[in-house]
Amino acid sequence: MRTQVVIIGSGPAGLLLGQLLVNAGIDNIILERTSKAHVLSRIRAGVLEEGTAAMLDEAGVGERMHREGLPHDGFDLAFDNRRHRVDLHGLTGGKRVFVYGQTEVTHDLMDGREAANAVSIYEAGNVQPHDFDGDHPFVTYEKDGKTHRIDCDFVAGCDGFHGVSRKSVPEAAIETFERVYPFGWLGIIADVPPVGEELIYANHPRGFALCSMRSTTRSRYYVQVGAEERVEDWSDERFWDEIRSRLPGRTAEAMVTGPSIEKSIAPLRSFVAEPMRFGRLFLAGDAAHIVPPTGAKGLNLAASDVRYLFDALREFYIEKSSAGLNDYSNRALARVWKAERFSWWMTSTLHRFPDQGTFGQRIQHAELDYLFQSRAALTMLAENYVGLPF
Ligand code: RFL
Ligand code: PHB
Repeated sequence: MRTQVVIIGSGPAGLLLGQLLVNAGIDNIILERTSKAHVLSRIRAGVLEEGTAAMLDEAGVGERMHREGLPHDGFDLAFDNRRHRVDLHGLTGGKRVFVYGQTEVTHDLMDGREAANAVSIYEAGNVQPHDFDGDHPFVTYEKDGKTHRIDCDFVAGCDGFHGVSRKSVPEAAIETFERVYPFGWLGIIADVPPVGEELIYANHPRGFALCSMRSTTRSRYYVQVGAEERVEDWSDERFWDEIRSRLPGRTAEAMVTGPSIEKSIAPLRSFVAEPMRFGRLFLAGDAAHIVPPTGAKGLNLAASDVRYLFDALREFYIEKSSAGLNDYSNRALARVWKAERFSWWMTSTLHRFPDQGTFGQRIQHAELDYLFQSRAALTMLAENYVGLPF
């Protein structure tokens, strides 16, 4: 087989890149290790920046997002038993975010790909990129007991943090930067109306909590838990008691509880690999970087990488220029590091750290207090949350 671009991974990064390329008449094949159903069953991100939403429109798959997604003009930060509103819209000159689940984004992109008759190969085993440091890269994979080979011009490594693309690069060619946080997020989904009209991020002596949602009838809630905690030890009742104990009294009283339909623990990590290009292999999304979820940036960063990579590939095929491809890594990393900084800052400001001590707690409190006394400080938060320009 031969194609122009082999995309490894059928998460949001791979699917979005694939759809934009298909629409531009650039041939591509997606290779995914797991099944379609498995990709769709992963419950992850929930907040889209306007730039991400605009890319879904550009890809021709934004219709349901506009119909079912919830535009949010702000969110609340809760501390000292009170909620303080961050007016995203007012602080950023009219910007907002969309609450629309990653599962739905993935679903819409898969439907778009099917309608365009583009090729995706699911349950592709042992995917391996080869010879990407030369002019004739190819990718091999196993399916139905046979080894297959696809020759291509470029390989897009969109295969997430545990994927094969980054691992195929010689260690000496890559530098990594990492921070692992000493806690995780225990998250649940329940078919109960969300406690607030907007998201609530809470800093509390018992730890961080987040009230998010997927719709007006489905809530997504999280609490910070120790890195060693096991999900089996968290009954629904224990979860509801814990989250209510971390929220202001009136919010806790208003919270509607019910049986969870999903419950899991995610570790928190910051990670960046540099560069993001190795010859004809390009990394995008979680394959190149991870942020802790506190800033709602992971999926949005995957989309901004795809913005730069798609523009560069289009320039290569249509304008016969390699300038965008040569710039890709630097352009993407400049935005990645700003989102890394913001996600680290949100995480540091809102969580309890085992070693923070009373001094650290007072500093954290001063930071929160300052935010709501300074429009400049709050604007810093708001402009990062709605997403920096591409
Ligand atoms: P994905 O989604 O991990 O997709 C990678 C795909 O590649 C496949 N794969 C392979 N395929 C072939 N061969 C191999 N060897 C392969 N290895 C892996 C995988 O099966 C998979 O299908 O990466 P992508 O596309 O870069 O997308 C990144 C986002 O999924 C991620 O950043 C977000 O989910 C992060 N995130 C959030 N991001 C936001 O922007 N806003 C949020 O509100 C938000 N909340 C979250 C989050 C992540 C969370 N968890 C669980 C990590 C909340 C949580 C709890
Ligand atoms: C979510 O709804 O899953 C969500 C929302 C905001 C975040 C992280 C996760 O910062």
